Amino acid sequence: MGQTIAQKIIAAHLMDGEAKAGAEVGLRIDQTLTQDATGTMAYLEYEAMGIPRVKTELSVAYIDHNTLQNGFMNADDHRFIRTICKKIGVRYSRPGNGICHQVHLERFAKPGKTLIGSDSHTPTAGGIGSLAIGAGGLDVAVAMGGGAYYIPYPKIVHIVLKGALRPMVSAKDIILEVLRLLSVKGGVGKIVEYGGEGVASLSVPQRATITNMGAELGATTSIFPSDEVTRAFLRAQGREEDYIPLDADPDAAYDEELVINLSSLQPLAACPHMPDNVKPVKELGLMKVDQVCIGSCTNSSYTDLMTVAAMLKGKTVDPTVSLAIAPGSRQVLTMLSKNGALADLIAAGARILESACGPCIGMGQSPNSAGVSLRTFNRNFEGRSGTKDAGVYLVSPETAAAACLSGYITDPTTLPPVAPVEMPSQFEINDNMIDLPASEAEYEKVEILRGPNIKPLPKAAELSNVVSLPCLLKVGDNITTDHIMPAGSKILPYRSNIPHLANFCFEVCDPEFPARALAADGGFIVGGANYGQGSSREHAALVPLYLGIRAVIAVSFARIHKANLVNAGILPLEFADPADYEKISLGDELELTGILDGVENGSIRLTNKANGETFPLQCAISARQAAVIKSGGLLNYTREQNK
Ligand code: MIC
Ligand code: SF4
Repeated sequence: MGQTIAQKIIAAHLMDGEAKAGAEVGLRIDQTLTQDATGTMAYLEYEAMGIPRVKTELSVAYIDHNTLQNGFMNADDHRFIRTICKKIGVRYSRPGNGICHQVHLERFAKPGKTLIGSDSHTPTAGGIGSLAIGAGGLDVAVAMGGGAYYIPYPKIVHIVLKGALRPMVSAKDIILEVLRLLSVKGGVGKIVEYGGEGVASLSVPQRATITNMGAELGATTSIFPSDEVTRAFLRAQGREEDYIPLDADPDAAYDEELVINLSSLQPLAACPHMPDNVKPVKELGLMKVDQVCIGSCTNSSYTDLMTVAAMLKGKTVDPTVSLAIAPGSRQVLTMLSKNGALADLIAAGARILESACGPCIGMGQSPNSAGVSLRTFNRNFEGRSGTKDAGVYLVSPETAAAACLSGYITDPTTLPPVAPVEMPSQFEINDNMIDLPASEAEYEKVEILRGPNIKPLPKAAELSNVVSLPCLLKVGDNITTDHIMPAGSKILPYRSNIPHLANFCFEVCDPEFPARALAADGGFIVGGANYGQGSSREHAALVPLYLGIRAVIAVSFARIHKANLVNAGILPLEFADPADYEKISLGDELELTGILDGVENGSIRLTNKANGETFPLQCAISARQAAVIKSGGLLNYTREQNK
């Protein structure tokens, strides 16, 4: 039988395991990327493994998240990352060079290669035909050291695109439609593959918008074929030699199929506070808009910003709207500045931010109280913007620009269409902001510079057969890693200081939780379905570990977070019967028994001493993950393996 695109790439990179649905497979990783908010931890972990030089074909460290240098912490972390990268063989993309996913797509991603990144939007490179997966920092560290990256062998969802987009409807509307249909948990355990005649009408950056926000489906990754459009993009980036054609075999079999007719799509918006709360823009009524933010790894490409510039040219942003624009990369910003589009944006009243994540991760530009903010980003979780009662709507660049003009949410198809932006035949290429690592002859002399904000990593408690501890927190469905470990400009600088971060754990849900956990000397968290969705930040596991959490008991888990819990040495347990979730309340004393056998055979018993209820929990982890838990986490396990 024929193979799908992802199946072909997996088969060519299989290091361990069998290609069979649900089984764990270990993949050889060609490329890695890190960003600064997860990178400091990832390189500390790499260092602790004791491998002098990275073994991947290419590894890149980007500085794009923590660029607001309010205090010494971020600048210290950047210096640490720069110096350690120089030593261990990683390229360093300097602050100002752009958002990791945008720059990686432009300069490094290749069809047919595997890429893992310590950022959940790494699947952006699926737009060029890479098998690109978001992972925890420790998994990226292991891959840099030449180790396999493990995923459950995925199911494949085929999304067949028919027809072509109408003017002023864009790639963002395609992925919002997919989110509307599949939901934020619809992609868990699956790879989404795009095909059909509609693919050829989408440029690589448009495809990348779709694979980027595929992260919000909970999918392992999303991928497009590599075709003549891909070749033209690579040629325009001066690297046609990286092109290979890649497509599914005609007789490939898929686990699910979905058909989307691009011609009948309309502008959509993801309404507060979830990316799958999607509604047609025209159904939102007369809604006043206070802020518009354009940028992020989802929608800040050259064509996105040229479209916005064309819509705003010669006009003025409504006086009640604040418009902020963060171009995705220095390449984009340079091209806009050379062709005059930047001047058009500035003349219209846009506030131009540096090429970085910026408002997407709460680095400034928090909306006003109860404000309505339209953003071309990918996440609108409660509080992520920095204003708890703000309503963030995720929209296309066209819908964002339309609101700038009227001050109200406006369906852009009701405006006169602007001429479609041509993809350039030659992008502006200048890699002088990518610092190369030291040579084999020189690297030993490089000194790694660290700041005082780097604190030791927490250690997992030894696994015992019976654990009796209280339920320290009970939360509902779809808890994101932003709930567990918030980001934003005040907290992000402490990503290498777990004791300080701990003060903010679950701040949005229950600000008393950290103090309660520290006083209790250990306990459990109980969660609903899709616990830990969203960001890849391993801090959402390391901080609970520091606070004494020994197991998270949930209805189900998101993929990256479950792996991060195992890597940290915390048990991820699922209710065998989801109805048992109701049998636990905050503060109940819970006893887990049969843990040592249970991590191997998949079942652990829970007795709630407060009400006498007893029921089984599933411990759905692989034999390798059981060994990781028994070693007290992946770092110990990897050190033992490398002895
Ligand atoms: C995000 O979009 O939430 C982030 C910030 O890029 C995270 C990584 C992090 O928390 O550092 C992600 O998506 O993985
Ligand atoms: Fe940065 Fe936002 Fe993309 Fe995360 S989603 S990498 S914060 S731009």
